[in-house]
Amino acid sequence: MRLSRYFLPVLKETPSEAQIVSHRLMLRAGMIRQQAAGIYSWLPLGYRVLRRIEQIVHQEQERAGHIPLLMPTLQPADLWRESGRYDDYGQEMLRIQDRHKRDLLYGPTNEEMITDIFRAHVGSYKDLPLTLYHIQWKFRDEIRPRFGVMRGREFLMKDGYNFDVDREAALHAYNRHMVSYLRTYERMGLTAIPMRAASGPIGGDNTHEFLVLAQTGESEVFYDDRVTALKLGTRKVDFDNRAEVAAICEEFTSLYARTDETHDPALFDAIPETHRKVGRGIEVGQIFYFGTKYSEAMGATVATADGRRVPVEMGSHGIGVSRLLGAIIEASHDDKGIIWPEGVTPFHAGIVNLKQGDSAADAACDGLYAALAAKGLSALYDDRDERAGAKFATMDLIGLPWRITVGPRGLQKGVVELTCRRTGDSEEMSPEAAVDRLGRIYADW
Ligand code: 5CA
Repeated sequence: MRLSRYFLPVLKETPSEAQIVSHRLMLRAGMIRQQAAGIYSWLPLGYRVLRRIEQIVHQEQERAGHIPLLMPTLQPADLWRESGRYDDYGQEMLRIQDRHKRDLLYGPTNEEMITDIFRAHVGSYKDLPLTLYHIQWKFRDEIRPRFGVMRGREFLMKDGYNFDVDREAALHAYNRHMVSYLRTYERMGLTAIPMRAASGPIGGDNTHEFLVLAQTGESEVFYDDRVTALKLGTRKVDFDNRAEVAAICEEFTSLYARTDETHDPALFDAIPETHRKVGRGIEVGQIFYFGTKYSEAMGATVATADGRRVPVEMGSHGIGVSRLLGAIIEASHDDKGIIWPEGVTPFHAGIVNLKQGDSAADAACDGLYAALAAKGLSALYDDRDERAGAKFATMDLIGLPWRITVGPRGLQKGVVELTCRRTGDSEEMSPEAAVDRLGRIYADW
């Protein structure tokens, strides 16, 4: 993409309404625009990152054997009357009437609707296990929307629902989600710690939240800091192997890590003092096992192998897709701007032309752009007639992890400069070598 033809409305001034760094940087980098309290347009740069995050979520869900579908944002109130949540949900639910005076709502979550789909089409244990998920906009009329996309009213969520014949199978589904989430967050450059939590309006007694440690997080967290060193990495996981998946969950949940809702001071005090930490965290996901809460209320049953009919066992599992942009920026920025992890960067590299209009520099930039594209790498090419300093400041602000700087002086020696956004280190090399290097870096992502 040529910057001269792109739509990147960066702001020079720091917006005064933004209280935390991720919100400030998303506004300054021209990623989002607020349309009403907690409701945002996703401008092209923000939208690119949102799509990359969605893509990682899809890949890891499908790797775990979960099946995508798409349910609507608007839901009939009658489904929620069946579960009893239409009245229970309170003022967070946005209620709407259509022209026929039928009650609708803008979905804050989809347990009822997915249970309705299940009961209409599935009736036997032979069709199980089944996990269906979607990535769809939600609306919760939060009393205090704040921190930009971090606590929005309209926000994008991945929500998945498992259906199983018995409790053991449903707990395996819970564990499968935990492991798939660990890989999902790692691919986004995040350390997200599963912490025992409280279930709130979703229900059930077995639930974990995934928290990214950050000063600006809304939850208070208590943990053994050895938990932050755990990594799933690129291990091959057989998601059908219950023991293997359970062992990974055990590895990631046996050290103490809890939110204030479930904190147990006696257990916490038993951690060696050097490892005992209190901090704050951003909740980027939550998984729930709630058994037959919805299936019983809504009559979703399956025939078992011995001919009985039982309410299907369920759980639901959410990832805060739009919130993740804020969480990633909170975890990865400096005083110049955002530093995107390679896994979610909106463009793989930036190209800065130090002398627009110089025929050698222009040709070298065009060549680099084409060579990167041939390797499947996207570049944002700053071809504006601007000072070098302004071009560098824009690149630093929007946070592309790698920048190639091209100028007439370097080209006389046959070199361009490759700069790492995170370390600030620069290295001179031929244009071909720079493209090769980036190809190798991104091969691991
Ligand atoms: N049905 C369940 C799981 S599918 C559910 O709704 N879970 S949840 O309430 O925990 O939401 C899932 C994730 O959505 C949260 O972990 C959080 O990351 C994100 N989320 C929740 N509320 C908001 C909000 N107001 N703004 C942005 N993200 C949110």
